[in-house]
Amino acid sequence: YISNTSVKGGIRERTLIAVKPDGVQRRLVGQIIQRFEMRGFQLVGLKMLQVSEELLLQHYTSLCKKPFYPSLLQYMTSGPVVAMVWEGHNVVRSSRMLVGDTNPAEAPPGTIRGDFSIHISRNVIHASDSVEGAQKEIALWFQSSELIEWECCDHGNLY
Ligand code: IDP
Repeated sequence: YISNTSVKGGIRERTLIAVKPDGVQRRLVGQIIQRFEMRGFQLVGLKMLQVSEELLLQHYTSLCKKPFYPSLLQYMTSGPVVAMVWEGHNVVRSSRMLVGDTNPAEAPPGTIRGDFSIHISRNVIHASDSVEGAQKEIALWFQSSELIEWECCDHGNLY
């Protein structure tokens, strides 16, 4: 069956979440995954990777004119990243709420950035900011064979 609670236009809503190199170095991967699980979202893809500059150029094209762009590329390639795809009703918007403002100084306590980071240049995590953006990012970061469709046994308690 496909629950219509997480389906929009026949597509289950999904988002790309990535624990950035600082988050991996600081051993935050487990706590970050826990927050998405606690909320009830479903993990459908997960891998650790050393991100290539080619991938980042595509991922962050809209920022290529920004003064911080070179240091952003350096930061994002400084160590491994843990990339995930999470699925669920409104997962894109809800993930942005879980993650908090881009600038950790503006991210309330209780959010991932608000709890674990201080400076905008080391903000621990990436989350897609729109449904269309998420679809593009997921296609960029994951092969379709790396995404697993599965039914969660407690689905009826969440929806
Ligand atoms: P987002 O990650 O919250 O979607 P974007 O504006 O798309 O925010 O920026 C992408 C990433 O670029 C941020 O998460 C942060 O790591 C970095 N960044 C954004 N603005 C600045 C800045 O002013 N200085 C340094 N790094 C920045």
